[in-house]
Amino acid sequence: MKLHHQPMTRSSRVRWLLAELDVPHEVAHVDVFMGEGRKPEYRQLNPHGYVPALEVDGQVILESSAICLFLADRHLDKGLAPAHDSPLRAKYYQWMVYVPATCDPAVEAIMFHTRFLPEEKRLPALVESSKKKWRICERVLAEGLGDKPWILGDAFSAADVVVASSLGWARFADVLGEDPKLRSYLERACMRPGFTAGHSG
Ligand SMILES: N[C@@H](CCC(=O)N[C@@H](CS)C(=O)NCC(=O)O)C(=O)O
Repeated sequence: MKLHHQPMTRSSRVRWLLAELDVPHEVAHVDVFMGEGRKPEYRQLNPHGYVPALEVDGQVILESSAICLFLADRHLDKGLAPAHDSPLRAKYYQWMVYVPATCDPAVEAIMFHTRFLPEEKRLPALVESSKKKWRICERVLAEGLGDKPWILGDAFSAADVVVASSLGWARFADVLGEDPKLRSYLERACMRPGFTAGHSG
């Protein structure tokens, strides 16, 4: 199994989950910040040039959440996904899709248009509308978390890898709100040994 990875990107979610699952894997670094994703060899794996991409069993799997869903199910015995017949499955799917479909685009737009793009290409109106969307995301995540330690309840799962990484990204973009429950949830997630291992490069 080979993960195409760049630290501090969405492939870090997969790296973190692989560490939590304790699954042996090879890491191929693709410096997307230096344009390595655009090389023709890499575009054969991911035509968009994005990380992550996971090579496994003769297939290439794209999309960080899809890869996390696949890995957590493949190692269901490790307890990082609810059982297939568990009532928690519905919310599990919700969070695994909600983050990349709704939260990530908001934070990504904020980051690009406040930091990464040259000043003349930044769109302040997009930053404002994305901040509004992110505030709704935070409310949905906070309500989903409630008073539980983890997003599905007492047990840490792959959904926490995905949700906490989105919150971490929002903190990096300087838009994480003050909700104490979300903040302590993020701290709790970042203190896991798997988090440290998954972010070590
Ligand atoms: N929806 C995709 C997004 C992947 C993505 O946009 N990756 C970024 C890093 S966070 C990337 O590789 N960007 C390289 C580029 O834009 O050239 C996922 O969740 O895997």
